Order: sequence, then C-alpha cells, then structure tokens
Amino acid sequence: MKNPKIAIIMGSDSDLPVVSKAAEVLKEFDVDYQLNVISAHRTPDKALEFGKSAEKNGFDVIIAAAGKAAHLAGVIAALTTLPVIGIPIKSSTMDGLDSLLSMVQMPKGIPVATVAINGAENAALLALEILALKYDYLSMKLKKHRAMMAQEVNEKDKKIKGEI
Ligand code: RP5
Repeated sequence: MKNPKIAIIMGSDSDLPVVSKAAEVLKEFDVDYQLNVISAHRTPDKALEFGKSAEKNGFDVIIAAAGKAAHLAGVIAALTTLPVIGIPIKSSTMDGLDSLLSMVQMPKGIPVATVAINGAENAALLALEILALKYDYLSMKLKKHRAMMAQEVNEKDKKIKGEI
C-alpha cells in the first residue's frame, strides 16, 4: 500500500501562520503532505488543474484553507470526489464569519467538511481520522493522541486543586 498523502492548499500565503498548525500535526503523525498556494479567484486555472488531477496525483485527502469570500474548498470539492476539509481563515474585517459561511454553506451534492474558524489542528486530525479507515497504524496513533490529551486534562485537574 502506498504511503498516505495529504494536500494542504491555501488561498494566500497570508493564511500560512494558521495553516502551518495543520502541517505541524501531520508532521507529528509522520504523514506526508504537500503545501500549495492556490487561489480560486486569482489563479482559477491552477485551481481547476489541481482539483481535476488531485486523485491521479496520489492524494488521499485535501485540506483547503481560505479567508473572506472563501470559495477555494468548495471549488476543489466540485472537481474531485476526494474528501475536502475546509479551514475558514479569520479575516480582519468580519472575524472569519464571512469565511465560515462562504465555506460551510455548500449546496447539496458537493460536501466540504468545514472545521471551526482557524481550526487548522482539527482539520489535520480529521484528515488523519479519514486516513485511519485505511491505515491501521494511524488509528493506533490517534488513540494514543486522545489518551495523552486525557492525561493532560487530568494533570490540570490535579494542579488546580493544589492551587486553591
Ligand atoms: C483569500 O483572501 C485568502 O485565502 C486570504 O485569506 C484572503 C486575503 O488574501 P491576501 O490579500 O492576504 O493575499 O483569498
């Protein structure tokens, strides 16, 4: 079986500070990813080419981040049957609500799994959960990750009791 591969695309390099958090999660899980800046509005031909060839290029899941009139995830989802996870990026004027609504309100037939505004870590984790259906070792790693999170919460619980 080939190694899992995720595409992370973003509308602008100004999205990178948020998007890089998804890349960090994938690094932690040792999963390959490819990062690209592709704009549905400013480089429509590149978006079209990427979406049409994503499956042939060996990607399993696509994470698409965009802000403002955030159409990138929806446009890519229209061009492929690979799962597309959208990250609405918080823009300066409307706090990301514009991006969220542009991304989440897809017409029936073309789903985009939209995470929270700036929810890059969850986008990566959701991509890993999708991949874990096919790759058992990722399912095991995800279970360990959940157990670690629970342990951290329990430690915080103990700590605050000692403080008051
Ligand atoms: C969107 O417009 C991008 O995804 C970005 O969030 C926003 C602003 O882009 P820049 O003007 O900073 O390039 O297409």
